[in-house]
Amino acid sequence: MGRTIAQKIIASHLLSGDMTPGSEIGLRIDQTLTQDATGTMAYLALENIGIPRVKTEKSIAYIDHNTLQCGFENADDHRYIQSVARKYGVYFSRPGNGICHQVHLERFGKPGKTLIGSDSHTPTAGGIGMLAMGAGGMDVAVAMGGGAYHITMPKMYKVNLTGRLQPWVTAKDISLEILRILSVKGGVGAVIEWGGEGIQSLSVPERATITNMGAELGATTSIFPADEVTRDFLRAQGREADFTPLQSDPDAVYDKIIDIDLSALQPLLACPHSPDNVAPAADLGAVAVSQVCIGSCTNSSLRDMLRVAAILKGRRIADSVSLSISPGSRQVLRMLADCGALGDLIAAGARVLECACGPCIGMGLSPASAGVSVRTFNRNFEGRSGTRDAQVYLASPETAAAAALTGFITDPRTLGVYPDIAMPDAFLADDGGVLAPADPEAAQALEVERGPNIKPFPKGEPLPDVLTLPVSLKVGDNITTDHIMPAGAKVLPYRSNIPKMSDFCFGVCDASFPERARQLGRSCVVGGANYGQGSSREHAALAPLHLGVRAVIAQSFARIHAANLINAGILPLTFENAADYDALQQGDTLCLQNVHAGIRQGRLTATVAGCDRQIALLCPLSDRQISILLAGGLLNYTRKAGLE
Ligand code: MIC
Ligand code: SF4
Repeated sequence: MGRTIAQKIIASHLLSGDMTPGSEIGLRIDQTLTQDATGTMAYLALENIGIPRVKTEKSIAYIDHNTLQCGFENADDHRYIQSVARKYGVYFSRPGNGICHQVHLERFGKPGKTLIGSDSHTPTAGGIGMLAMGAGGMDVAVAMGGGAYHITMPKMYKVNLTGRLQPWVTAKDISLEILRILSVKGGVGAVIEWGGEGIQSLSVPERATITNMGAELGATTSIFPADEVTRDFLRAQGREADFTPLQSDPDAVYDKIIDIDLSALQPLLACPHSPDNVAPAADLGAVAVSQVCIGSCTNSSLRDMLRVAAILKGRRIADSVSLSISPGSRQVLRMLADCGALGDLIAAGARVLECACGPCIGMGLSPASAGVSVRTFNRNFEGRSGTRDAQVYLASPETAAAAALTGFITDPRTLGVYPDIAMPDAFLADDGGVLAPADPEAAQALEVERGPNIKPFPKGEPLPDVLTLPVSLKVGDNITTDHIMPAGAKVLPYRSNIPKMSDFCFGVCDASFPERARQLGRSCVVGGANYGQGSSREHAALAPLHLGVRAVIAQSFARIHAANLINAGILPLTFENAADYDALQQGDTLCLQNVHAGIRQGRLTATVAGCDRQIALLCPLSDRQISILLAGGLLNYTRKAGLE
């Protein structure tokens, strides 16, 4: 039987398990990336593992999230990451060099290789034909140390593109269309392969916009073939030698096939507060917009920026709108400056921000109260912008530019002729923003620099055989990691300080949670379907761990968060009978006996204290995951079992 692209890469990197969907496999990882907001914990974990030097082909530490540096905390984190990277053999991408996924695509990604990153949008590199996955920081640390990365062998979905995008309709609209079709849960447990004759007209950055937002589908990853379009992109980046062709076999078998006719698509937006709440721009009516933000790892390529500049050239944005532009990398910014497009953006009234995540992660530019913001980003979860009642819409750069000009949500097709842009034959390849590590001998003498805000990695405790757990919080469906452990300018400075960060845990849902959980000692959290969707931040497991949470019981979990819970030593359980979710209340106490035997059998029974009610719970765990839980988390386990 023929193989899909992902199956080919998995087969050539398989270290353990067999490729039966649903079973656990271990993969050799060629490259890793970290960013600063998750990087400090990843490198603290790496130091804990105790190897002198990373064993991957290439590992890169990017600084792109916490670049505001109000107070010493962020700067200390950056200094720590720079010094630990230099010592351990990791390349260091300096603040200002760009957003990890954009820079990785331009300068380091290679077709056919495996990449994991401590950021959920690592699948962006699938646009170049990599098997690229988001992971928790501890998993990235283990991979840097040469250990396998474990995932559940995914199902294979295929999206066949036919036709050609019409003027003003873009790769972002394809991302939104697939979200409309599949929803934020629709990709869970699957790799999404993009193919069909329609992909020939999509450049690598456009493909990367699509694989980037595969994260919003909950997919393990998304991937395009490595074809002549990929070769052209790599040649233009001066990296043709990194090209390897990669296609699926003609007789590859897929679990699901979805057809999208590009010619029939129209400009779309994701409405508040979920990326799958999709509607055509033409249907939304005149919604007044006060802010437009263009950038993020989804839409910050040179092509995106040139298009916006061409639309805005010679015009002025509406008085009621504040427009920000964050180019994805120094390469993009310099090329925009050199060709004059940056001047066109500034002349039109744009505020030019640093090449970083910026407003996408709530680092500044929070909208006004109840303000409507149109963003080219990938997530519009409630509160993520930093303003609780903001109404955030996700759209293409074209639709965002149209909103900036008119002051209303606008179908960009009403702007008239779609301006042409000329893409250069060669990109400006300057890796001066990436510092090489010290050579192994010199590295031995180097000291890692640690500021006072960097606290030790939280310790997990071995899983007890009997657990008595009051329910400290009950939440609904699609709870994101932004609900569990909010980001933004107030909280991100504490990413290396779990005790302090825990004070903000579940702040979006219930600000009294940290205090209550502390008072209860040990407790559990109850959630609905797709619990923990969104970011890869392991802080969404480590902060609850610090507050005494020993189990999360949900209808279902998002992939990376479930792994992060296990890595932290927190038991992820699902309801066998969905109705038990409704009956369970915050304040109930659950008693779990014979937990060790139960997790080996994959099922546990909880008794609700004070009544006879029993709740059947499931925990289909691999032997490795059981050992991690019994050891009290991945770091304890790795110290005992070594890297495997
Ligand atoms: C995000 O987009 O939510 C982030 C911020 O990039 C996160 C990582 C983090 O929380 O630091 C992600 O996507 O994993
Ligand atoms: Fe940064 Fe936003 Fe991309 Fe996350 S989604 S990596 S915060 S730009």
